[in-house]
Amino acid sequence: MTMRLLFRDYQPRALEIIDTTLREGSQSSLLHDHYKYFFTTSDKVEITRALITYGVKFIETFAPNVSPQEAQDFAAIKAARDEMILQRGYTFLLAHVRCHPADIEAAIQAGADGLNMYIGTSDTARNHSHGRRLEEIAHHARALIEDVQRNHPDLIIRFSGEDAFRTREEDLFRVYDELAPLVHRFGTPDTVGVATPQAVRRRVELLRARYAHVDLEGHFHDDRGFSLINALEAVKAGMRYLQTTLLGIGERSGITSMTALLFNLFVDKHYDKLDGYHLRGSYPINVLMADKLRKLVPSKEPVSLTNRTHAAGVHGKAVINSTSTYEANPLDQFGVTESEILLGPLSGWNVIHYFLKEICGFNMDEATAKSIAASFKQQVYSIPFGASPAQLLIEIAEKEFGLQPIHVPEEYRGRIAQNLTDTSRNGEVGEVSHASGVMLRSKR
Ligand code: HCA
Ligand code: CU
Repeated sequence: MTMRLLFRDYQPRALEIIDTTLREGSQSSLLHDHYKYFFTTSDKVEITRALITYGVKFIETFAPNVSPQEAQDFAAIKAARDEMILQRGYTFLLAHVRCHPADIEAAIQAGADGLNMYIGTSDTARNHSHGRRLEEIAHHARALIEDVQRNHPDLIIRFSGEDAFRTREEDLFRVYDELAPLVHRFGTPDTVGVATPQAVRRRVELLRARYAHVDLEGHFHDDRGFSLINALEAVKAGMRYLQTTLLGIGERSGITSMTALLFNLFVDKHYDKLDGYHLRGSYPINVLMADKLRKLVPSKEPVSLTNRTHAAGVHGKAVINSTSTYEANPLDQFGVTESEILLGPLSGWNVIHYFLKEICGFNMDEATAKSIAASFKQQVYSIPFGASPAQLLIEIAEKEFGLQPIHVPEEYRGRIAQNLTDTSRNGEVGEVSHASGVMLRSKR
């Protein structure tokens, strides 16, 4: 027997993330790029557990009637959620449903806590998708919701006018006015990524004033690269619910990345919005998602190792002295616990000296380090594909300069402050647990 928390007994936080990695994220073309096409049941279970551990209380799934596999997966996601209730509290599962009895019925049968209902309200959606007039949309949705609520008064009901940012305000109001007495939340999806931060603020303020007792939910697509700034603006304008995915994956260029949003709220000191989120888990959860996609944490993801990685000689030297020179943001608090300096053609002699002396244990003065650096710069451009600049450096030190590393007895090796991680970036998962410090590495 599952313990079920009724939504009316839940006190929502200042910011509630509704993670839709399992729904919107499953629609990402990135899955196809890597011949993956779908998340497996065990991927979904793992993502669900990670989200719950992170502090997410609302997870969106497909309607279970999308396919027999989705129905099975819904049951697996629900079982994973149920197993974590005692330890982590309750997480609401919200099924994404069309305004269609078949979707709604399937979601209820499967035990969803809420229905995320949607139907297109813009001219484009109405003309090319379902062909209904606004009045019809409003009456149809109202009848469906009233019907559901007669038998299932505890379901959480959200209604979204799909393509809300290409829907005229008065058109949206015509539909929302009719539904406002019935729903818990209104969604305002920017389905095709046309919104600007100014438009978002205006919408949030208008809707808040008109529907004071209905919470608002945002869902911003990234077609213009605005999904993060739009979500930030919405939260700052008083929107309580934000839909996000891990790494921002979704249709086309996706939607707002969960960790990017929380990270920016932290940087902007909106600490009241961060209640209950395990921020140090941000980088690990990004790595988990990247691993599922068979890729690296994207370079444009704010919470990434890339943002603590330095290649240019000048940067490397400064970062060895103090990481704050080229790192302004508190990424360590988001689980990126190390900086790294890449050994390569741009490395300066300081970094080369540091690497050979402190990490490899070659005893040398600065003049020798400068000579080794000069030789390295001559040869590094012609190393074969796949060879490691670190190995080349060691060879130069040993063969050209006849240096021998100091023998460090086994029992002291673990005490070297920084170890070279001479692996490809695919090793990122393991690197997460390292202590804070600067890590030197060359890509293989
Ligand atoms: C979709 C479109 C959607 C729905 C958002 C919502 C969008 O893939 O079905 O239900 O609020 O961007 O409009 O993701
Ligand atoms: Cu979407």
